[in-house]
Amino acid sequence: MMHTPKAARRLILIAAIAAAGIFATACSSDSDEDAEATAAPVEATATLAAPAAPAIEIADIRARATPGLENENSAAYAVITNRGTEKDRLVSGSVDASVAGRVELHTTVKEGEMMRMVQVDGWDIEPGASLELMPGGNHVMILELAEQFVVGDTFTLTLVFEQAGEIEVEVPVMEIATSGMATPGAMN
Ligand SMILES: [Cu+2]
Repeated sequence: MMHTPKAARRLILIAAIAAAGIFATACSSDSDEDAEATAAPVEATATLAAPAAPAIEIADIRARATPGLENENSAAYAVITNRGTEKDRLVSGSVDASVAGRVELHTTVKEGEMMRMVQVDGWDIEPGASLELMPGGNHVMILELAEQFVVGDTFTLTLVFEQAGEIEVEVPVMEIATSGMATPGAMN
């Protein structure tokens, strides 16, 4: 009969918690046990193979830090390039409930002197073309944050494409200036 010595078992537990900590998002309020349980799938789904033809490349992804209150909004930006041979389309996004309430695709329109954000149902990305999501333009809006977005945090964002399917990306939170128009803090 084999028994793991108590000290060894404690070491194994510490190692498991450390491993979980690496993958747990900084925004998550999960317990260590929950974080450990969700850590593996995050890694596993990141390697899910997309259909052969389309190849979506996501570069320069980042999200804006928020001043501190709960239920605030943030936005994510990126350069998304279609390396495939067929047209693709970004149709939606999502985050875990521990990060934020919902995710919308927004564009920015000018109405007279005012800039206003409008929800859209997606953007086509032609083969070889890039979709640039940036402050003051098209962006992925992250609404009803569960916690403040602090510089240095990361969270998992799932982007859904018509052809490539779901792609999970780790998004770093950064200090990003707003477009400086309309209501400060509300524009993205
Ligand atoms: Cu927006």
